[in-house]
Amino acid sequence: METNHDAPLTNRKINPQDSILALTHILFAFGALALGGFAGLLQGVVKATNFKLPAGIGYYQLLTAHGVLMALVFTTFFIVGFLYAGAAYTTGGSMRPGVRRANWWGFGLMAGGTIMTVIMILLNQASVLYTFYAPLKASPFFYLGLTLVVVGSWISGIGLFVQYAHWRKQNPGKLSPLFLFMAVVTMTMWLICTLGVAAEVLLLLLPWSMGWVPTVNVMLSRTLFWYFGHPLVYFWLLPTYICWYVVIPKLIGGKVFSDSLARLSFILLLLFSIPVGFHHQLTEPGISPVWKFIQVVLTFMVVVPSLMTAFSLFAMLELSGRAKGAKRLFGWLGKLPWKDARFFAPFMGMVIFIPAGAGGIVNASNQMNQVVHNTIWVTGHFHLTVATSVALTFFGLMYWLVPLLSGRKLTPAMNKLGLAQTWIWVIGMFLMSGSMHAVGLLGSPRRTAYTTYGDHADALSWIPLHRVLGMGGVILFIGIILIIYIILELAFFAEKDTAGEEDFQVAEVAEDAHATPALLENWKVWVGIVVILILFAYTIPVLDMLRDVPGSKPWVTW
Ligand code: HAS
Repeated sequence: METNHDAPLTNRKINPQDSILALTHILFAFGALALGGFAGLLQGVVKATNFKLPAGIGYYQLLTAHGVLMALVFTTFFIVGFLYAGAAYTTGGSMRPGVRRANWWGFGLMAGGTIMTVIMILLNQASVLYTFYAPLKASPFFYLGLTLVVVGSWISGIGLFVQYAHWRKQNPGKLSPLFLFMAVVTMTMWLICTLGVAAEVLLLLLPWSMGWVPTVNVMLSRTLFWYFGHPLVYFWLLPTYICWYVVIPKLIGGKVFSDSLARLSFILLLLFSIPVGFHHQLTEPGISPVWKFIQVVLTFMVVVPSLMTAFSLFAMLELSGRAKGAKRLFGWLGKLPWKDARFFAPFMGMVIFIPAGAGGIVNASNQMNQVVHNTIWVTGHFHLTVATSVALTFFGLMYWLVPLLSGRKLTPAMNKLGLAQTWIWVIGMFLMSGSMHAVGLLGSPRRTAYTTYGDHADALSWIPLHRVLGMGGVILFIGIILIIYIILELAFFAEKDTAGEEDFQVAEVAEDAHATPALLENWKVWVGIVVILILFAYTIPVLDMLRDVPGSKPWVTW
């Protein structure tokens, strides 16, 4: 057993060179958000009103740009920058010079890959959406660009491991800082799951799109995609949970409720987030129902750490309120810092994660999946999870992290604007995602431009909800303009923090929390179990897919 909970880290600064590197990642991320958000605005308007896009721009081209820039580029750059800053802070304020250099290389590869990918989408050579499902075929440079993004992120991930290993060497027998531990889990999961998409691209899609082989094994390529695609959503969620577990208690003047519980929930997410990709393929032929069922069971296992997280967060919020004198059942709510945008944005993300997660449980339930699969309900689900819970949390992190990295202050005016931005986002998403859920249940499919299906009565009944969806999209775009303005202001123009008041927001663990078992940091055990679970869930179905499967020639439908 180890008893060390994170030592107090107040007012430690981050090395300016590390600040520049983290800030560069974050600014790149928000640049992608701005472009992807503009594509989203146009999509919403087309879907709601049959607005004609300027000649030469296709709906599916926009949809690809939107998905790639928001879901893949914004998130990955942001997460790498955030974890890098947190690792620098918790390991003494500075990354090792070799790690910093490697991370610049990682950034260069990721940025170069993004530019190559976006150029291919703009040239209309890759309207294959963000899941790039075969047999739709993109230019090889599209796949190559995405490969560079992944390889760049690997370099940054390995850098993080080196920093962590160095810290452990310097601090033998001590429990690592909670933030650092969580960052290592996040990157471990990322490295293991991206092996799937790397295999898909390098072994299947690239040779096929280059014309070296005539056909592609569609089922295998989709399976490798979802082997990566589901943990991808937890790659977005884990940094969000870092904020909820470690940052929020500091902002509300509380403590981390339980270090052991927090670590255990991350370990469970590591174990169960990968062997569950079939829940995205429940309606596909070619996979035995037995293996689908097994992966659905594992999917319900991955819900458990989120339920543990909900319990821990409620406990943390209530205990902090009670410590400030709250009395009645919900009196603790009144003690929360509602006027602090750094708290309010992630808090709204947490609240919205309750219905968002419930929607996920609906999706994962075999029978109900038959009702919602490939309807716009699923688009509603991921706009609540990633585009609200995750995005609002990332915005909230920015209100203190960007000033800290740029040496400026979160001014009262920017704080107010942050509160307004949060409301705008919540309202816009309520309209957009709410109508997506509702119209999806009525049967409206996802990934379609405006159509009335030859004026079919069902399709005509969807139109009012599609209009609300478009209105929500316009409100959300206002939210994007606001967040970009706030970030630029905090990065370059806000008042300088000459007194060094801005601090990295990392909470300490409650004094009466139980000691954390050292087993939770035994990577050999956990990575070993991850490998066993993956082999169990995937070996037989993948071997089946390799047997006598007719491949598909490439299709370019746009
Ligand atoms: Fe999902 C499809 C199942 C979570 C993202 N998901 C998607 C897609 C995306 C996505 C992007 O089983 C579409 C992919 C595509 O393009 O085809 N999802 C789940 C399940 C969960 C889940 C079981 N998804 C997420 C998260 C995402 C995300 C998180 C992004 C970040 N999802 C599915 C399935 C599909 C799917 C199927 C395929 C559908 C199909 O047919 O295509 C679970 O992890 C959810 C667990 C969450 C909870 C909620 C816990 C609540 C907490 C907040 C507490 C709040 C507090 C504050 C304390 C159980 C932790 C309260 C204070 C107050 C005052 C009230």
